[in-house]
Amino acid sequence: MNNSLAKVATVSKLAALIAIALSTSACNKTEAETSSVKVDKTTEAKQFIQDAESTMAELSIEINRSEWIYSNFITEDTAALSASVAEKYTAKSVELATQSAQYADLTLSETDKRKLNILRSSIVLPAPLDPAKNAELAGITSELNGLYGKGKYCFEDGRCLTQPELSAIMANSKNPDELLEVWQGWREIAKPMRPLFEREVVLANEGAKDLGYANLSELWRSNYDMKPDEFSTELDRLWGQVKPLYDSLHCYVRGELNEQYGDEVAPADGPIPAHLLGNMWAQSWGNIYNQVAPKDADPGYDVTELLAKHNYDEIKMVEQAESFFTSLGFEPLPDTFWQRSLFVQPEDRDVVCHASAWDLDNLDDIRIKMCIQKTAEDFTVIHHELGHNFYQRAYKNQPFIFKNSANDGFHEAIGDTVALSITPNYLKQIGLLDEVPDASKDIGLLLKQALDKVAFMPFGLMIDQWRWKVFSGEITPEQYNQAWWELREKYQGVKAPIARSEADFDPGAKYHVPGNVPYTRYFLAHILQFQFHKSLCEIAGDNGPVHRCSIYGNKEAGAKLNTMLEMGQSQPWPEALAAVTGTKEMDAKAVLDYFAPLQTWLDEQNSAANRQCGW
Ligand code: X8Z
Ligand code: ZN
Repeated sequence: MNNSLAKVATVSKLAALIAIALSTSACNKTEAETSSVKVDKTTEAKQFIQDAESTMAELSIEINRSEWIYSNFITEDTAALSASVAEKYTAKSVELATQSAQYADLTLSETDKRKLNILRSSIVLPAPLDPAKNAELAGITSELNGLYGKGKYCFEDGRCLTQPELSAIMANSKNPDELLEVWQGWREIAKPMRPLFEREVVLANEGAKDLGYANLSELWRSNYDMKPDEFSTELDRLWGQVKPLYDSLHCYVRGELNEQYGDEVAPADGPIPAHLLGNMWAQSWGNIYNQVAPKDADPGYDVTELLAKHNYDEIKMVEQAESFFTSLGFEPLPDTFWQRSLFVQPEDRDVVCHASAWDLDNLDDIRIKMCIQKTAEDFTVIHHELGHNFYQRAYKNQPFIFKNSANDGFHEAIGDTVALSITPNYLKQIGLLDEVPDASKDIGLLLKQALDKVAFMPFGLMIDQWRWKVFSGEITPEQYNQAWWELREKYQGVKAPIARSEADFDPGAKYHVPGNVPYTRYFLAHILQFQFHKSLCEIAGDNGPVHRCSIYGNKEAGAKLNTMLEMGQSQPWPEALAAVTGTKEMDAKAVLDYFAPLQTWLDEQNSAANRQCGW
């Protein structure tokens, strides 16, 4: 997956004892002795960083390989092997994270201080000191991943479908009964996850405390070059910028769905039932574009149909996405990418189908793993995944600790930024579209984009609002599901289509919860990608409306992007942001500017139909 120093971790008792011994041995010295001890300590710190870096680099290859094998062949044996490698990796990362704390007060270079900080705070799931608890946590993590990967829903006629197959029904069906059955059926896979997740939270919180954090929430929010609470405030500010646009979109979509399905299925007020939005989690709504398209401003083409018409198979889709990156000046993907990636869902075994990008050897062995569906949606996801791979390769010459994105939102934003350039003009250039629709169809194009991007934003935010409260204890296990739906309603204005109870564990039906992947990164990415797109379009000298701009083929824009990618995590993220945009602030104004004509149009539609917005 993306290189983070550790997904999981523990501290060995011995390491903790050594750390204590080292710190007590520095007590009770004279001043002269103290300064010479400090010099020694500085030398020791530098050596520590160097050793930690080479140890983790070596171990990372082993864990990458074991996780790759496990998620490509889910069996009891691969689960056990990956858990045992994770256990070892975690023990080492927490040991190093704990040791790094003793060098915090020394006068070190900015680079070394940064490396020590990253060593301490980038463990996603730290295990407690007790080796037995570390082993337990590794087992739970692996089991949760397996439960998600193997998850299926079987219909009464005996057909058992996997997550991508069920998602295809959610995307295409207009039959509310069928949608409800699939929505409900998929969530059955999550029920057995609840006790495992609950225990995982206890163990990882204990690990976070051992590392000096109040809880896992504070640890997760410590990776953004600012204080954890400042980060939370920053998120509220960004969401506040976007919310009026989201409210207008929500109001319009709810009104249109009400017209089609009627009051019984899709009420004209209150939250929207979550099974009607074209997506298993109601996280992006582009699949219902046809149901809500403007009558007179529809661009009149559908990328899924264009792909079929031009005989695009899974490989051709990936090749086309690769050629966008090479058009910007990036080197083609290595042969091993094509030999080792997984593109098509195998029929004979369980795999984790959720799309991911990997960097096995921290150099060139980059791959994707994805059960590609031949749809417009997956065409975009392929660009998203390749964005990870091109980022990984761009920072391969950084020291190991900096082989990562500026913050995790940056990693998620690169491929999406490129995909914002899949405009009608671009589709025509690559021979998929015959005729570019004129400007009178812009509202249709913008609406489609908003259904994917703007609709996603509150979802991108709410997952970790839930998890952070779970980690801090504000949400107790008895409230897991109810609190989940309260936040779904608060942020997204959606509701469960049927009654839910604490016998359900709906968060577990979303990959990133059993998979332990922090989610705020996607919210950030949805802000950042519009900032990047706008700046790259300016660099490319495109003076037209930004939603019609494609940076395809523009080497200057590509070079600028590469400057940022090459930096990896070596500098605070505002520096990386400034490398492309000239500003050090995240700002949703780029989102609002992009969608400005749509916002006006939505508000006109909503008031013409006399809709009461809000929920
Ligand atoms: O998980 C992903 C990527 C892999 S990093 C496919 N995404 C989020 C999701 O699917 O929930 C991309 C957008 C949001
Ligand atoms: Zn991603």
